[in-house]
Amino acid sequence: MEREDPRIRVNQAGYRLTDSKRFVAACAGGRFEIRREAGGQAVYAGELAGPAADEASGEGVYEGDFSSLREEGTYRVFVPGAGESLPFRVDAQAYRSVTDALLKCFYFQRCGMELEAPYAGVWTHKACHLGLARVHGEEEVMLPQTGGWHDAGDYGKYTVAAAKAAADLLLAFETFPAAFGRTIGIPESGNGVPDLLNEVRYELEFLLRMQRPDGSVFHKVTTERFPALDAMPEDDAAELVFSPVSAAAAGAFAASMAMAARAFRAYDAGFSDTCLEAAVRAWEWLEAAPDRTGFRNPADIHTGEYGDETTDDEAYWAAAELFRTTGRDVYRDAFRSAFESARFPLYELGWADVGGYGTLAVLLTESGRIGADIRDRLLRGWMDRADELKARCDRGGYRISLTPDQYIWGSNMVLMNQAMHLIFASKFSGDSAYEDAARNHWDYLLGVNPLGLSYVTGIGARAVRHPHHRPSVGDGIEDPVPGMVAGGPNRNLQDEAAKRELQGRPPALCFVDDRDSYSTNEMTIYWNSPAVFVSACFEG
Ligand code: G3I
Ligand code: 9MR
Ligand code: ZN
Repeated sequence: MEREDPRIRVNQAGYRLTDSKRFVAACAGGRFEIRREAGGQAVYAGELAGPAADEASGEGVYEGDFSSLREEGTYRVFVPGAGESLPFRVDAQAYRSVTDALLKCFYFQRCGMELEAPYAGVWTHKACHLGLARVHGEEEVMLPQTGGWHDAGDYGKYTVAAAKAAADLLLAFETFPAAFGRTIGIPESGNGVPDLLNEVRYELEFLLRMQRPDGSVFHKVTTERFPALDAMPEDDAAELVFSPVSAAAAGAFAASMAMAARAFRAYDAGFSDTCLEAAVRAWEWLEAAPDRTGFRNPADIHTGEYGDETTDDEAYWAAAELFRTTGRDVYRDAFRSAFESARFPLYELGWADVGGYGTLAVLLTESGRIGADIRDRLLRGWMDRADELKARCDRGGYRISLTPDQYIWGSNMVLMNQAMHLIFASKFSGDSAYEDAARNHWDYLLGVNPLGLSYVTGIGARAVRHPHHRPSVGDGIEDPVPGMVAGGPNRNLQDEAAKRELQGRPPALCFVDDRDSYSTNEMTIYWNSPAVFVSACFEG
């Protein structure tokens, strides 16, 4: 066996038989071979193309293509004078286990129930956060808050984060239903409902608890401070507090509940009605809200803020989803006026900037219903942005659309969001070139990146091992919880470990697989969720 050379970077989850198959080599050019893992026999030989200058990493990189290798097996890339890549599979079903793991990750984030061995394997823990929570500023009021997903490496539960995660999962289910026919080993598996919906429902039932009788929605429920990094969820006994309601939370809640009402219609009409009623009440509260300013943490709350200055985009999204679900004129009119006066980005799929979800809701509604004028403008805007993303892919060495300044906290979400944008562009236009561009983002996430690292725990021969994830730190199990997407490189060095380890590095290299590096190596539900969408696209 040749020496493994970390400069030769492959998609560690593998490639499907008929996929285009690329790898990147940040070493000298020349010939390359694809060799069988067993026996080392060369089955393919080609020429590296390049070099291309990659601005985000400062590297010059070559690219190899072995798309015509279509025989199932385990292989390595070999570059004479350098070495060989990690082993990888060529396999018709290469990504099924990735979709399943990315989705199963949400089960591992469940709060308020014991995670038992038949479902959780070795990553079990006792039921957590079962108590009532105090309402901030209303000292005598205690309300239920159980269930839902822990947000991230911490145990907070935040409404706007939950809404993005649920929206991505529901879009994945709507767009790629065939990817969600398998059961993934959760307590509800086999109940006649697809597991994606089972899992999302666990979050929705919790979100319903975040709504107050007047329709408003708490921004979050957390302890006052983050617990220690090695605290298991069941040992996090500090008092829970609902932070005040917010317009951002109400809008995102209304939008995601209206989506859920559609998704559950065929499986449980009663639950679907519950979701829709909740959405309508949140919308009505938002419409009447005197003040739509964003949320700021109260002085005594030190957990994630999820601050948001602009909440007109949440209203735009909510109106679009409510219209798509009900067809009622009031929502169409509200949407049209939100669109006409929009001063927020119309194509973003973030937790704060949610305009893209509203736009998608319109683009996925049969033409004519919202007004052909608006729909055409939004479609053109969507495609213009897709062209811009695709043009960027044609430049950098890794053929992804991230610009150097987009390597921020959660850059892997930006990466997956842009892939989602490109995939929808393919759907809207019928032009597979956008999906081809999105595939480079998928390859990047799973190993074709300047660190040669799979950013998904448990997937690939060299994946992240030390995420900033309290259960993974505290459970005494060597392997981290599987299926988690790490935040990714963050050029802004926003934690002590990053400041210590990453000074002076180019943006795409500002990542450290250290459990203390929450600004590069945490996980969140809304970084996993767009990856579920992308995986579902490429598995089928
Ligand atoms: O978008 C801006 C960009 O315009 C700016 O020029 C650049 C320079 O700083 O940064 C970009 O902003 C960053 C922003 O994330 C982008 O979403 C901020 O620097 C960065 O501080 C901010 O980080 C957020 C972080 O909380 C701190 O507030 C992350 O998005 C957000 O995902 C993260 O969320 C935390 C929760 O609070 C608690 N639970 C864990 C979760 C993940 O770490
Ligand atoms: O663990 C926290 C992580 O989930 C958050 O994303 C991050 C930023 O809000 O904060 C982490 O908590 C750190 C705190 O902010 C500062 N002291 C160290 C904490 C990590 O143990
Ligand atoms: Zn919990």
